[in-house]
Amino acid sequence: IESTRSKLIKLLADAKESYISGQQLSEQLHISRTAIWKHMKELEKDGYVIEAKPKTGYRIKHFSENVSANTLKWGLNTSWLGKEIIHKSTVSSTQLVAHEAARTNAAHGTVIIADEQSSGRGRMDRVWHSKKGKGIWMSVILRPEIPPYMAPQLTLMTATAIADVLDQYDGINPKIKWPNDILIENKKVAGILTEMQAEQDRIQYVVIGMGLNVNQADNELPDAIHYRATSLRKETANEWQIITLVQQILQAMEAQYDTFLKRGFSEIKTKWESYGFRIGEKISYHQGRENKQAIFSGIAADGALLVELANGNKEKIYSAEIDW
Ligand code: BT5
Repeated sequence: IESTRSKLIKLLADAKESYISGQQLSEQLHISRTAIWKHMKELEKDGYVIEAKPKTGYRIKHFSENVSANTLKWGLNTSWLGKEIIHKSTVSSTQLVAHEAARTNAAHGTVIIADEQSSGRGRMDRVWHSKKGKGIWMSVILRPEIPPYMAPQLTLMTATAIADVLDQYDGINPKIKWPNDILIENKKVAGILTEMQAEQDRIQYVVIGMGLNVNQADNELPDAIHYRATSLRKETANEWQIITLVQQILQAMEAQYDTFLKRGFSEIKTKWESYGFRIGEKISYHQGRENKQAIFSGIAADGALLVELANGNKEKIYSAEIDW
């Protein structure tokens, strides 16, 4: 049913303003005209506006903007990522839902997405603001056959996928701040949180959470982060389609992941560095309570932060926060 409905939407979408007759649809999809009519009713339930003109046919007057497992799946061009989508209107955190699902055997590529999170979180239990319907709050369950020490590379891979998607749009110039922030004009538009369940040398599963601010107006970003955060709408003065963005992100992520597993981290690294924030410049960062300054020379073959200290020594850093 799923794939028939995806094909149906594609046929209607390709026809744009023109009508396609029930006869034509039924021939192309190999189903009866009654079945076509039933699919149309289901699409309407999911928020599509369909026009049915007697003796002429059907056309889509308005695509659905309602985020649901169905509307996200239709038109999603992936082979394994998002085959299973769990959509909730409100959750505490999609990370928690994902861990629970992963413990009860959710498949590799399962996606959890919510309209709103009441306790969205960042790294080290920091808060992630997740206003209802205004952004993408989503977690992906992966079961990669890689050693646990490579898991941080998945964070960089995900950041690269999101940057690739944003970079396609005019007027958006995404940068990635090591390891997990996506910035536009020096302000944070997205963050990634990777958590893993592993044994000594084997990953059971990884949950990659991503938060992307999409349609918040200026006054919808909390005061505490107002000057450090932005949304796509703030940057472009447009309303964005959440469904389309989610599909693009999942498609980009699947492609990057497949590249990563087949050919290793090096292609991702090159791409990541093309978006790297302040590469070649002096950065201030802290490790624990210690504040340091150094030249940020890029990332290492394993994704670590590479810096060059004032005394010329090079250092590989696995955990730090870049302040500026
Ligand atoms: C992150 O942490 O940036 C990871 C954020 C991951 C959020 C996703 S949403 C789906 C999934 N479910 C969850 O519960 N989480 C994941 P970190 O690098 O620690 O940054 C956190 C800091 O970013 C906070 O301390 C704030 O300063 C800032 N911040 C909070 N909410 C923000 C927002 N909506 N936009 C921009 N900055 C924000």
